[in-house]
Amino acid sequence: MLIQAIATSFRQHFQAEPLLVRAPGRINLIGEHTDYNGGYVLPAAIDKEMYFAVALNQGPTIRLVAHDLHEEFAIEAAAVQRTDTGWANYLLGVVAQFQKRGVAVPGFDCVFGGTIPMGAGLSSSAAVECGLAFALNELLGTGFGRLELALIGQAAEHEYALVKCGLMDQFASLHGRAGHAVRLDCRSLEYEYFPFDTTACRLVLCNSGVKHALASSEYNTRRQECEQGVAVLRQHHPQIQTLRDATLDQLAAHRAELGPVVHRRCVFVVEENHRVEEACRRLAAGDLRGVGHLLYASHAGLRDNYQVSCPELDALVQAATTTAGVFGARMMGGGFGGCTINLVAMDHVEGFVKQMTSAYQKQFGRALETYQGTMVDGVSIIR
Ligand code: GAF
Repeated sequence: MLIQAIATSFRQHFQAEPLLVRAPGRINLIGEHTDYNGGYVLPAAIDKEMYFAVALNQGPTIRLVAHDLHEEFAIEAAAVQRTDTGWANYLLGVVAQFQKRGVAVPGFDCVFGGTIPMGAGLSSSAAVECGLAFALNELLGTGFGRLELALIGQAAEHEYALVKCGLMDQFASLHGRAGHAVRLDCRSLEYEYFPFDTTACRLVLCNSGVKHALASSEYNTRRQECEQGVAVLRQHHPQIQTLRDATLDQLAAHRAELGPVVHRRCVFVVEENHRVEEACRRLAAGDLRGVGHLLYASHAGLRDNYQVSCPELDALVQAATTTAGVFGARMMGGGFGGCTINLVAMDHVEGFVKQMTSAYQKQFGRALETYQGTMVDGVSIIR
């Protein structure tokens, strides 16, 4: 087991007994790019996880080991700052957030690694942030609640990874519940769990294997475009705080002023937010076909209006439409690569995987990795 290997590696490196923590990645049924627009999302924590072995070391230095990369990094706790070592930033960003909250973080040692495929849109970065935040909270007795830990992870991503993400990924990693998706209202931060019945269907992820370097810069650009849209709308409708408050009629009325690009972005967000609410109603009613239609509509919006898809993701969704037993499919996460999420009837899962794998190989000459998203509990200590 990987966690045992990480614990052993910790003992070898640091001759001490660590605290062991697991932090899951996430899927998102629907509600893409709605989180930073004050809207709704419907994610779940899944059984692809990061594992941490952590202990305070009585010295001034933070020593980090990336088990999967065979790389190490060290820095004085009192001098934490962004570095050129990309992976270390997710951890150092968390330390900086504890410090910002008045916590004197002493030296500690950490070995981490996991089973979340990198760049697959399953939020390995949020899992790294949340796992360390949880471990430090335990070791230092800082008493932060799960929501505060999620906010710490998000701020670390903003300030050290320089991606101006919403709260969905960190929230899902910390608040996951086995067998459930969770609808988060990203404005009030109220949330509700929705049971997901795995006897009828499964969520199958198809990893395109595509990772575009422009993903983070385009992500930040989309966020700015949404903010521009709100600034225009607010001049006419001062009650609009975020796109969650806007209507399609208002967008149509101010189309010229918004300009074609910002208008399209805003239309997607307003529609996607309605789709999340509708998907929750359909899920509660057991209407999988209805949920599936919403997934296809979400993909069309992400492709045509938000323009964050790519040919491989479009082809995977297109192939799903002609595969038996599929209720719906869409690209998942920030975009420009990563996975599609597919709602597939239980007795068709095997055939679906076979057909998709062969279609992808034929069209793009590359192997398709698929995973079944089993919904698990959020970050916890491993006993
Ligand atoms: C990324 C971000 F980190 C999330 O906050 C969210 O905006 C998502 O893209 C798109 O829905 O995962």
